[in-house]
Amino acid sequence: MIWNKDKETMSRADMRALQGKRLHKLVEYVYHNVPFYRDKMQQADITPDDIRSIDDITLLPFTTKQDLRDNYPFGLQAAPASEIVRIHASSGTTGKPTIVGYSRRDIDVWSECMTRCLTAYGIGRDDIFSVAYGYGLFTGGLGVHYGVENLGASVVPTSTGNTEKHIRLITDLGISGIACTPSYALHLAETMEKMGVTKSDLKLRSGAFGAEPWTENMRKEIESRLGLKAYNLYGLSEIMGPCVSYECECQNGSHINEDHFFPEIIDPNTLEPLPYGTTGELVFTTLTKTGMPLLRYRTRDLCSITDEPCPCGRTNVRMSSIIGRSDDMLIIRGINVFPSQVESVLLSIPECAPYYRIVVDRVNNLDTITVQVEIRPEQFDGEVDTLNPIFELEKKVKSHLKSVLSISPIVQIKQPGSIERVDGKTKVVTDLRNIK
Ligand code: DLL
Repeated sequence: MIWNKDKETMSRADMRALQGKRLHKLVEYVYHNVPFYRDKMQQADITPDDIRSIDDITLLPFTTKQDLRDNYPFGLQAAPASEIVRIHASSGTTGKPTIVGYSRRDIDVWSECMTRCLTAYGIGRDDIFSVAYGYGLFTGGLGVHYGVENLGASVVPTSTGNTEKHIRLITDLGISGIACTPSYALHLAETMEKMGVTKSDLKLRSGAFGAEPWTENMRKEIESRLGLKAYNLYGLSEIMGPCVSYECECQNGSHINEDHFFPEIIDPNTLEPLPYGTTGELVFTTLTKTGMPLLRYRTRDLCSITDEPCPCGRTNVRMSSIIGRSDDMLIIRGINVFPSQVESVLLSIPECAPYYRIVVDRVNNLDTITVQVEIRPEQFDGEVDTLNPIFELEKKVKSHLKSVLSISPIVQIKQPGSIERVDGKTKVVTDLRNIK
């Protein structure tokens, strides 16, 4: 089934014409409503009249997470406060989160695009669908939730945590669809097996997995252990949240809702556009957003795009899975973590020396993050393991990190001089997960 045949099966020429029209309107809108964009366009000596077709997009400036930070919290918002109906936030590179305000129209577009995804996953009005992404500042929970309601299926807002209760709901209610991170899906499978529940006790048949990278092997494992078909769901809060792209039954790349989010691939070093089929950094322009529209936003996600016809009949271009990032962002249990956030917390604690390491691992299908930091020599009198002050410091570092990162790290306080010093570039992060 295809939810919006008109937009999902448009001819390439019609799609490009629509994108061009929408881009021109968008550029007019931000030029008159966002001083940041007006200044950038004036510096580049362009006016909205120079943007006539979608090919002209390369004339426009890029936007980065740093620009969002420099204009924190509402500097890039185009709509007046009276038109903003929802605000989400995601991790920034340091203490400040990235704030995104959505207008009512944005929420409607988001729901429409999310409904297209769910329809491609084979979900219909008779399904009972569990949303097990976090509800709150993270876009996963509410984003998928509105899509399920818009589709007319029954939504069960399970959110994250309390896995055993969730499994009882899946069996008792006959839940047939689920959305969560792929690693949480594996954790569900494991808990289910421990509880003696087998996949034949479940009615699950379709899952929407995303918010973190995953592999074909993880897909096979999720599909065989939960007895469902596992589909990719991609998005980012700056652009909209979950709904930017989605797999169809062919599971061969994710169709981009490109009538709303125009994709480009660029070389992250030269910033030059790259042709379809080449791997590079994904860039999006929000063609229809009114709350906080973005021109050429650099996602830092690395992938490729193809416009080759898909047997499902959809004509919108497909992106490959994300093969990495062009920055150092880590995704831990679906939550974005920048090493610089960890560093700024550690440096704000006087007892901590500026020597630290971050170790990321996956234990029982759940990501763990361990932060090892040296105590300052003047705070240390010889014994790391037994001393009360060490224990107190561990607790303090843990609670500071938790409040900034929104996840609970394991903290290990190390003796002065025990963390390896390296000449040149220090490798702060060791990622032991095998998700490439
Ligand atoms: O993760 C939105 C989302 C929620 C997507 C639920 C899918 C499902 P952010 O917290 O802003 O938003 O993180 C966005 O997560 O730039 C990617 O690096 C990564 N990411 C999201 N989906 C996928 C995916 C949400 N399917 C960042 N595969 C993005 C790989 C993904 N990485």
